[in-house]
Amino acid sequence: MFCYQCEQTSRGTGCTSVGACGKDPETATLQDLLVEGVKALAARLAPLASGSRPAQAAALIEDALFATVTNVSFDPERIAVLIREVASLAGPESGFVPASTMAGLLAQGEAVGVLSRRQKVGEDASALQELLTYGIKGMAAYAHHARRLGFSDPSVDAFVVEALAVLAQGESDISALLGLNLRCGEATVATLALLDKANTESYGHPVPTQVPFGHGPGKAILVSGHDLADLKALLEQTEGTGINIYTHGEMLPAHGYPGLKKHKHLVGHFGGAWMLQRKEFPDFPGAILMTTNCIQRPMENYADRLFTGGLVSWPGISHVVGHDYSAVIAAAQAAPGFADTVNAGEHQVGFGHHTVLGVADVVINAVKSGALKRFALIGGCDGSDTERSYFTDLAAALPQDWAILTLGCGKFRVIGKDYGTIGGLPRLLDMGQCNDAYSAVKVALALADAFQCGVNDLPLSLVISWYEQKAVCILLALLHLGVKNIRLGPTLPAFVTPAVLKVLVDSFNVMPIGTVENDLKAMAA
Ligand code: FSO
Ligand code: SF4
Repeated sequence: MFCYQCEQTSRGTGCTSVGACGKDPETATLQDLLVEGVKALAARLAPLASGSRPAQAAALIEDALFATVTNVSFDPERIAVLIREVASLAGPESGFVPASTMAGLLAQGEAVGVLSRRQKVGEDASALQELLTYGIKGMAAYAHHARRLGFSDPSVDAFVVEALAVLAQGESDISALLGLNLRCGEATVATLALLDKANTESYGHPVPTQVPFGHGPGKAILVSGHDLADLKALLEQTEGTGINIYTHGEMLPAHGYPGLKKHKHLVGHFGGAWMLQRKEFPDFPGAILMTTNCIQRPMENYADRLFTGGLVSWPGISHVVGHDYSAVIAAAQAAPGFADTVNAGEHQVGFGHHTVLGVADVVINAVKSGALKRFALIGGCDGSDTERSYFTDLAAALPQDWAILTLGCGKFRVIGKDYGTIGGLPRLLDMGQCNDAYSAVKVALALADAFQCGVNDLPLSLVISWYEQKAVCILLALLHLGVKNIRLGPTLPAFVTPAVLKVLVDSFNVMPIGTVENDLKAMAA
């Protein structure tokens, strides 16, 4: 295996014998084959008019790509099923004909990994191919969430097919690949807007909501991941059962949606970011549902109470089919539940674009009066690297007249501290999941409009913590919007070569995070 698609990649160069995420070589190899199959399917679809492509193609491509995102699917059998579904839709004319045995599939997968592509097209073209592939994977995850709520965008589906078909041909022209990467950023903005519409039309615009951390007595289910549709279905199925529902990780912002918070048994939040689950889940005395990434290798002391849903999978862990949560509910009833009450503080969510732009005049006046000097967006993904304490330290060191915008599971590096207020508004504004990055884009564009300047002229500093491929497409979205001076950390992607990095630096002044002291000085200047 060779995989270097995420920030956690082994030694900062690539996972070669087993994934730092826990992915075994078989799953990694089959995921390589699946991505190759999706490219072959796209190449078959590309010449067809959008209207005459099979109706199920867009959803299948999204599902297949989302299953290869970091920390989603660890089960080789489920990846093999997706490989066969993709091959069946692509047809033998596509040239993608999977072997009939697992050994055969593995041999095919070995032949199509990134290293073979690198040999064919060279390091820089291969880096840009991977950047595009990972960007499309991230976008596919967002599109998947929107589609589950009944929302899709034909222009996004068309771009995915077009870009994957170009990758299938082995495009090696650097400027063509750069152009496609920026178009991936454009399609990501459209996908994020679509997901925002899907979430807010389904559950209402998030409103400021204090979320209690800790727990109270009673049977309990913990819901992790990003899928609001799964949470909604679970809330409906547990109504009146006496089971309390707690959010975990990226599900925290769900408490702000009127359509979700109206369920009184959605009682609070348990735990920190995804990489703490092996430490925290043993202490949760109920059932646990992982709706999307990021799942880690389950420990024996909670494996029998753990369930996966959607595209998440782990061998030996019970998988929920569709929205039938009866097994999860039964496991929660069988578990002891909480006996006591623990108050572990609270955190306010609900500062999406609707809330922030609803008080735009307050924000604009605070900027004009000098009470609010600058916005710092500190967000993205969390991870286990010790260097990620930079984000905590940076937030703590910001001057009192700077507001902090945060989103994604990277927020867990920032929250848990009283940052005070500016002009009656909280200094820390939690804009939601990484899936809600559209809110940050929309607020920035609205402020630029109000101040009649470009986004780069706003008093706004972007400090992005990245981990997996959704962060890659967000970065491409920001570059497409012409946003410059983004600080990225804790390390730069292993798949970006020095020449590609030079383009990012020369054109967009993308830079790695440095020390808090130096970065703060540079931002203030
Ligand atoms: Fe985090 Fe994981 Fe939301 Fe990612 S839980 S790291 S970018 O999968 O999706 O922010
Ligand atoms: Fe390694 Fe990340 Fe790939 Fe997992 S997803 S195998 S940690 S590079």
